Amino acid sequence: MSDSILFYRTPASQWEEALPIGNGALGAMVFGGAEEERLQLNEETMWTGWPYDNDSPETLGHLGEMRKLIFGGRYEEAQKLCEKYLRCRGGGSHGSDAAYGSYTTAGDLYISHPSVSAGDSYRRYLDMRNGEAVTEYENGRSVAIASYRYGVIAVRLEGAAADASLRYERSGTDIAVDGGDIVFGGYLPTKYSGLIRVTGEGSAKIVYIAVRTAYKRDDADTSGECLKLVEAAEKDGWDKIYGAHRAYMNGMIDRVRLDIGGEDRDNVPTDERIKSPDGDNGLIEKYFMFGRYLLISSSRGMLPANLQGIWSKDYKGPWSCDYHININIQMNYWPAEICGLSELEEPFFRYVEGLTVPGAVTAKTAYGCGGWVAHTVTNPWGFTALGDHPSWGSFMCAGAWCCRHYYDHYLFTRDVGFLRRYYPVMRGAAEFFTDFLVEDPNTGYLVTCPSNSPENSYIDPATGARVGVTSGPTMDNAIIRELFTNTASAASVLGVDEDFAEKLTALAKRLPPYKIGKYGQIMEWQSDFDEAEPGHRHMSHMYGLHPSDQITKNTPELFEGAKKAIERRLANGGGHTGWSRAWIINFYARLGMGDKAAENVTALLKNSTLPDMFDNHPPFQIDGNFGGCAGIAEALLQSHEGYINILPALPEQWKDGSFKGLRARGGYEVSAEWRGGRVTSYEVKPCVGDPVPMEIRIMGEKV
Ligand code: FUC
Repeated sequence: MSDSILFYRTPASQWEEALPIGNGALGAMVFGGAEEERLQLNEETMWTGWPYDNDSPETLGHLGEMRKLIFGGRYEEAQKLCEKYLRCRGGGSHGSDAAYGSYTTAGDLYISHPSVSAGDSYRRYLDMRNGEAVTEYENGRSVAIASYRYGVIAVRLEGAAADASLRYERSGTDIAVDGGDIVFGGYLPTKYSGLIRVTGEGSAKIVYIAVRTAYKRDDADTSGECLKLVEAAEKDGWDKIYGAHRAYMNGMIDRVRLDIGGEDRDNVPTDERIKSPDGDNGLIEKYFMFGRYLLISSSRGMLPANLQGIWSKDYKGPWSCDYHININIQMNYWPAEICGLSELEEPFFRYVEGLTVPGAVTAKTAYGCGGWVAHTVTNPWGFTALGDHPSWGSFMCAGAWCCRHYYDHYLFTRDVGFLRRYYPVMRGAAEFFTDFLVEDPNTGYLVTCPSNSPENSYIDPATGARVGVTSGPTMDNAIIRELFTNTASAASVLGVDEDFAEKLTALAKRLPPYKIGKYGQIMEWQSDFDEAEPGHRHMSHMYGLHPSDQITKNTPELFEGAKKAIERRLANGGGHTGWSRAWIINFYARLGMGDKAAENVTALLKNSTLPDMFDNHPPFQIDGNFGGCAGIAEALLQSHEGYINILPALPEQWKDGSFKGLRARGGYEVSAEWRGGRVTSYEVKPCVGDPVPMEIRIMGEKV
């Protein structure tokens, strides 16, 4: 199997061709240049902006009026009122407000090695199993790694590449040369420092790079920390660092293996293969490994993987390269549990926990409610307010959606200590909704109002206007139903909060049920409105199918309704962003439609994948990589229906193959082999102390 290599015959001519390395916090894009090599550097906490009070005091006073207009069917008027008051204060996330900030590049290191000649044998590759970006010149070689153990990037320059001189660039940064070291730093206003040192080791040279910031550690001696890291690395030297790094990366990557009969075509460069992905199972194997590689490389520090993981060339990235929590950050973590990389979710768990403090202020200020709430966009400074515009920014179930990850982590790992630690996050999110839900006077159900269905609009039947604000959109109901149920279950596992759990269970029953609309589809809103964009990239009303487990074969009418809703989106041009396509793969896996899942994997590769295999929204956005990876796993193994389902959605294109090491809820590691679409052997092995007894099914059939 050769699924661990991404390989290229020419240096990267643009950023989207360079290859990512990362230690979970510190990363680089490696260009593989001949005369001059470029490493574009990033560090996960390099953020501009600062904490500030972002909640508008004007929302609360207008809630009653907004609700009256919405419940009275005066949608266009409601929209206008919401545009005024259902938003954050100031410029907010997309406006002129510098305080929101942006993730920002840590600058560029140029290594010029004029004696290098690329030659005909030139090639560069990313070895994902080893976590190394290698460039091979006719008369030299370079290897770049980002070491988790040592906290530095190390680049080994061999042969003609060792004849090197270095230059570092970042606008607005103080740069000096101190005894051969390049030292740099500045204020974003968060203090940051970097150190780059070159040392000779035999005939080779090693470049060590450290970057540190004072994010949430105002007094940190960041330049002293960089020096310490580089000195510790230099003391141990390349062989030790490289050996430890390979062992670490091999260990992480080898937890899971996928073989779907990918042909050995390693003489064909990866960028060429991406251009014609039809039937290329080897490329799918690579894509699957790349998703796991990216999570390992971007999610092992203080902050979760952002919209671009940790890799961003910009001073202010697209969407501030922030944390969108109305699908994007969640999708980043879809592969974590099933692919056996559970511990990589920890930065996400801590991050969301951190949102509960400002989120409680937002809950009080904007809505007069208890608990905590977070909306569509967030940043490392604790932005939890409404967004700048209600049509996308008034989604108050975003934090609640994050909470499903805590409970799912528990289901996979059975870690009661974990559940105890994070239960207050779930409880606080649930508490908010016990206050926020209101009775819809038209139906008697409890609904969110005002809200929106991310980030879609409908046509106001009375006026023909395009309106986003609404009450009780299907996604809100699904998320709150799940949050209440999971929180009540968690309380019972922990033996706490009996009364509160009972209250949640009772309230969950008063949420609006799913409805089927005029096209046979699951309805997105309480009324069967016409969508302003029938092919919208968000498929929020499908939340119950995936990631949740509310729509399954056991709810046949809804299962069909989900199919119809997806078909309708696709028929109208849906799936046009990378992450949207990736979500569709997961839907079809859950629907047991393997061929459709595979067809959408190919579409993801064909339409939404950059030469270096990064997902293309466009622009580059990493969620599609993670969602695609998770979707491939989801076609092979599912465990959301209370049993372990091996090959629930096997595509004809993958009819011979095997996987090893995928994880199932209940606490199991699962492996299987199949030939001609039939399982020939499988193993279900407990991987926790007290696994839940689980029935095993193969392709849905009891064994
Ligand atoms: C969501 C999506 C956009 C984009 C942005 C970062 O709001 O609707 O397509 O992915 O996040």
